[in-house]
Amino acid sequence: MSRHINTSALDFVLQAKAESQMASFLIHTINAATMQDHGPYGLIQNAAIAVENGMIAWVGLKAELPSQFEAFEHMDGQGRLVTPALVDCHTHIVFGGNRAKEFEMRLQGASYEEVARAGGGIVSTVMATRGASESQLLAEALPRVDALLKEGVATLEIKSGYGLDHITELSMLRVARKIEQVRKVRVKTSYLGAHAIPAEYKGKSAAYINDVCIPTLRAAHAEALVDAVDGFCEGIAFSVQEIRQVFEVAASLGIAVKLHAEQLSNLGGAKLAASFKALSADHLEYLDEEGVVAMKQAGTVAVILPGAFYTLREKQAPPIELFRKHNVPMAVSTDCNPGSSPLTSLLLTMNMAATLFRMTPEECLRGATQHAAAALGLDDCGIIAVGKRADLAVWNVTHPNELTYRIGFNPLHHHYFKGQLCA
Ligand code: DI6
Ligand code: FE
Repeated sequence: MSRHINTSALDFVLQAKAESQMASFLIHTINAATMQDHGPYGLIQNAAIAVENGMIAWVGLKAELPSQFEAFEHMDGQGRLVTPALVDCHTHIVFGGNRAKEFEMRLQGASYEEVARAGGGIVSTVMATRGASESQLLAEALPRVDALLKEGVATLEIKSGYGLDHITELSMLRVARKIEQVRKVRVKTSYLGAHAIPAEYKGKSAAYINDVCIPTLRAAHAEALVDAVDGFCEGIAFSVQEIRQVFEVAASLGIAVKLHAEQLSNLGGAKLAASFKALSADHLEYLDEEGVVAMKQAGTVAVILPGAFYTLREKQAPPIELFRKHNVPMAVSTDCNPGSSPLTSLLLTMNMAATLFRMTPEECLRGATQHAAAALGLDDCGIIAVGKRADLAVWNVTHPNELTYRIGFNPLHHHYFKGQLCA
């Protein structure tokens, strides 16, 4: 017993020492895709990055390194590419069960209604999530989280929305918060009580919003579980008016908003989101130019989710040209969820955004770093610059376009989370 305690105490000391040592170092002989605004990818060849106390203290040409950083422990990057660590800004990664049976049924020709009658669809995930304990939900989520971390993700957004009752929505958010205690990753939570109408409120969406969704938002906020408020604005989910009601409560509590908008039809969700200065509007396949302009004026990021488009075999791509024309920043994310996007590779998502939507490799990498950070309201990560967090990914490639080009290949060598090595 005492031996066990001594061992873990020693482990703790060693780990703390390793972490403090790793928190200040110089990585050199690298190509740094800083994602700053100079040139393609903000690329600096033959670069060096100095990290001090988990933050970036200097970045530039190795030949121009100021002498004060010479004493730092040197790590030879051996010509590898270094980018900001990746940011996955839209996931539903905490949920119970899976929907593989529904996937098979659909391939055999079952319609959405038949799937729902057989107990499938979003309702089946709600049942499985309500039936799971917090420790089960955590255990089921961690392998999915680990798959993302193995590709150099250091910041992850996680939504609630499969509880749709007071207790389970809070549980989902607690599990999301727990993930950042057991893994080297920063988690931002979004309350998505307005995701679907649960079976017990069928045909009574207004009652669900008033009796469950809004009171649970207040309770979750009181427990400090909510970084942003999200909703699903769609014919099969909630109307613009219902989402507005939820957003008004969010605004009164001082919480930022974001929205699943224009995924399957154009209801004006993105315009509503923009009127609340939303951090992001997400999906956006059916968005029109008026909505794009509203997003631009509000500084709302467009989050592009090719995994759901691919899985649902959608035909209408989001208006990428209009986002370019109006200079709306585009983020790219997995939308990891059990139904429409059972996807846990952000690199594959970048490839999908290029192949399905014709986004450039540079747009895809900005979408999974700089603009994904903006979609979460973060300005301390997503680019390599002095004063930002030392969340860095080191890749076994020489040029950043290779990250988007490959399909199903993970060239990560290692990454750093606030200057701490993640092997
Ligand atoms: N949009 C989607 O595609 C998913 N949620 C959302 O808001 C669907 C989620 C599911 O089917 O479980
Ligand atoms: Fe989603």
